[in-house]
Amino acid sequence: MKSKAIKAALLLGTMMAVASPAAAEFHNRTIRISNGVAENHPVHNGIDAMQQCLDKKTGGKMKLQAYWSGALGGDLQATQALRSGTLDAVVTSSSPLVGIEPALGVFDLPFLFQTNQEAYTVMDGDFGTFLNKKLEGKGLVNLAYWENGFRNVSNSKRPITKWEDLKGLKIRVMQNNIFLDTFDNLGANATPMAFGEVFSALETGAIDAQENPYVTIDTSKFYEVQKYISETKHAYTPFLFLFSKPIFDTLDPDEQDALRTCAVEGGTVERKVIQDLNKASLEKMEKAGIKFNKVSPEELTRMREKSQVVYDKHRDEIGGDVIDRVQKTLDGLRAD
Ligand code: TK8
Repeated sequence: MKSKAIKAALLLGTMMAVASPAAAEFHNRTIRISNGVAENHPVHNGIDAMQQCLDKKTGGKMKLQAYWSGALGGDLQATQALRSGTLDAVVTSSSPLVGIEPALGVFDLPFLFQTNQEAYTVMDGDFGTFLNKKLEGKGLVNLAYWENGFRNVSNSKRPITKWEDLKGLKIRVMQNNIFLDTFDNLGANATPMAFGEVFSALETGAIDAQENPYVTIDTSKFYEVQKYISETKHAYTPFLFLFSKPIFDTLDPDEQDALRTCAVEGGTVERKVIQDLNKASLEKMEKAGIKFNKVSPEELTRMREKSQVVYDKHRDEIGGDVIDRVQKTLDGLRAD
């Protein structure tokens, strides 16, 4: 009789252990996130959504503290701080980071993606994971791919209707040789510059032009110091939600999981807000006096063909295997 009671007690104990796993480990933490974009950029909505998700998962213990408009330094500087473990996180374009991880240059190849959906499928799938592994080797944990978006050219001189219109334009590009070569090859006079310096360089006329997605041109107020926006969609730039690997490694696994899951949730919101805002941003800028034009599909094909030399020139540096891999994924998507 006694042994039966013990057996029953043991069985009950086992059942309870299965039914209620050990309580998750969460500590009070504040995560500092550097952003180059302004506070009214949809990254803000993404971070709010990520916070709501973290509140649920961690009982309010993990707090996100965002800094805007490069208050903690430029994207590259902030990313280096992550690698040395002095800053927790950054939401940055991939382009200024090619000096750290050359494979990221794949996203800078002109006219690589044609639609947002293509970009999402590539980044959220195996290819994105493949790049994330490379980043981990560089001291960076990419929690999720967010969106900066398709880039378009703004300038103070004339509408761009064909690539010849870029001739001689002093255009700011990100600190990235692929962008530099793309615009020089199209006849412009490209200058690499950190994002934080762009507004005043446009204002003083030190440069004529820059290129960014509509929502970024809007929220960073570049349209106030530009006259024309021409839709070129010459590249799609992702935002990476990077976390410092030295710091990430000190977190409990439950905290790491919560950050990964919630960063993906935040990214979904951020992408959607950008998509919803694109049209409104453009309308607002046109009302403020910007002249807008779309480059014709025929001309975009001509620009794409003219830009093929850039693929060849940067193939070895990005990695031939990396380019082939993304191209294969895109071929598969386009065949469907
Ligand atoms: C914002 C940048 C920016 C990027 C650039 O931090 O530098 O032009 O497109 O949006 O990442």
